[in-house]
Amino acid sequence: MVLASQDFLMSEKSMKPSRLLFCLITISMFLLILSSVFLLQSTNNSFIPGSVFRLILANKTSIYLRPIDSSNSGNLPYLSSAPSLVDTRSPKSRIQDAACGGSNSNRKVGALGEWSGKACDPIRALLKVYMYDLPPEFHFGLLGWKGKGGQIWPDVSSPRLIPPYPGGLNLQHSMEYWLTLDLLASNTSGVVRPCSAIRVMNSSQADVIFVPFFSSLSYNRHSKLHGREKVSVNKMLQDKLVEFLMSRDEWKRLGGKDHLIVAHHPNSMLVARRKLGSAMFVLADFGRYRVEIANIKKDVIAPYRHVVRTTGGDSAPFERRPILVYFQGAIYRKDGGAIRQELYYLLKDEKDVHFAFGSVRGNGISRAGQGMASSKFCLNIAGDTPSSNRLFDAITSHCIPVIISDQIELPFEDVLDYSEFCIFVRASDALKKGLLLNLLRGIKQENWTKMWERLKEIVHHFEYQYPSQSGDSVEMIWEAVSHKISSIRFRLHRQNRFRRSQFMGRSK
Ligand SMILES: *[C@@H]1O[C@H](CO)[C@@H](O)[C@H](O)[C@H]1NC(C)=O
Ligand SMILES: *[C@@H]1O[C@H](CO)[C@@H](O)[C@H](O)[C@H]1NC(C)=O
Ligand SMILES: *[C@@H]1O[C@H](CO)[C@@H](O)[C@H](O)[C@H]1NC(C)=O
Ligand SMILES: CC(=O)N[C@H]1CO[C@H](CO)[C@@H](O)[C@@H]1O
Repeated sequence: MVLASQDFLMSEKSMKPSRLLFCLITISMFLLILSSVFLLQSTNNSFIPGSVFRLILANKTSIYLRPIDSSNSGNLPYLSSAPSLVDTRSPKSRIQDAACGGSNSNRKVGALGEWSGKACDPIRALLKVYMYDLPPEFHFGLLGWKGKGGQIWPDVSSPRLIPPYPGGLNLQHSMEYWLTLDLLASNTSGVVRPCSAIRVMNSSQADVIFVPFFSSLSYNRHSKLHGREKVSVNKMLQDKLVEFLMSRDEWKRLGGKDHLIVAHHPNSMLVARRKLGSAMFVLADFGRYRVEIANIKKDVIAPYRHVVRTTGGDSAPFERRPILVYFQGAIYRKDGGAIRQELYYLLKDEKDVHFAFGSVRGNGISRAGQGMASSKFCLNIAGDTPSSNRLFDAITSHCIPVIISDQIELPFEDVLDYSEFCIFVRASDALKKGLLLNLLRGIKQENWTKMWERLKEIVHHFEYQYPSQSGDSVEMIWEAVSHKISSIRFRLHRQNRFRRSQFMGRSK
């Protein structure tokens, strides 16, 4: 990189005779920085230590990027210096723009420095989002966070300041938390994230109105009555929310159709869902919803947050996965879950099959993670709901999912072809004696490996993190929302064709 930097200085002197060469070198320089930044990002899932980041960028910084000022350095690494991380959607064109755009390329390079650390610009964002300033009791207050002096939102300029989310199984439905944090980050300077969704102040300029209610947490923690309460906190909050929304002009404008409500736990929003059914929901599946309240036309399916550890670069290949098929879970389930029991009796005595009782909690989570990471195939069998976090635990363990759940809805299926990395078996077929194991034993190493490679390519779509990164779950959800919003608009506009036409009545 030092070498490249000298090249740059030299070529600057000889710029006029060989402008093309200069541009080429500048572009490759940026690509070099870009790739080193991405390399860092991909090799380490957690935040890059600031010292490493500075070490790599320090010598570049003086030329291309605004130097890291000391007030900001506490915020490393989501600060600031890497323009490539601010907008990852079209880095190439922006780089060319900056390097070769006009007569004065130095000024342009300066402009590139100014992007760093700035909140994302609404004009470039995929989705403009207005978020209600609901009181903290609806969101971070449920995590025990107390704002000082009427503060509604926590300061998100550093992950250290963010109210932590409880671990364990609560985490499965935490997307309400990550989405809200991402919106807060979108207009906080110093946080580097993809410019996918941006919070706007004026609701008439928004594509979608976000309702920041942590409904799954509210269900998980506050559905029981405490002390003398007549009404649970969970029900009280939902009643208040309905009342609030119904009184808002934003809701009345389109009858709530452009509102986004996160209700990922299948039992969340149980009280309010019928009244708010015109809104878009972010859900785990449609198992417990009537079709007129939730359906694939308007709603978005989001992945569960996996609970097992992320498998990094140490993913075991075919020959280092001794278990053929893995399943761990509750075996007796109501509703669609009877199939688990039948499969249990079919498979329990087979060699190289792990099929065991017991939900994963506490210590069990890490054992399940090890089990999946040592298995070639992981079963996902319909339980009392069509979906479960098991699928996402399997994906993150790079264990090929075998999906036996006819009613399942999968996240981001408009972008992902699950057949490239999952095996689907109809429930009725799975119950035929010998069929499932013959099918899985018949899959050759090369075919398995192809699916495993694909799995490793797409696994980052199933990560939730702060700050959000390009292609992760949060960004994929915003993208899915923007697709739904377009089709909702489309239907509304079609309905409006004749509504506004003043000649319509007369011509008949
Ligand atoms: C972010 O948006 C909120 C409300 O929409 C506003 O009060 C705040 O000043 C904004 N912050 C920045 C840094 O733009
Ligand atoms: C919000 O935007 C609309 C349309 O762009 C504009 O008419 C209105 O004055 C804005 N409201 C505020 C408070 O800025
Ligand atoms: C396995 O892969 C080979 C080529 O890589 C292909 O021809 C074959 O159809 C695959 N088999 C199955 C069962 O998918
Ligand atoms: C700030 C910084 O780390 N500067 C380094 C740039 O590279 C030279 C070697 O080429 C180092 O000596 C400097 O310390």
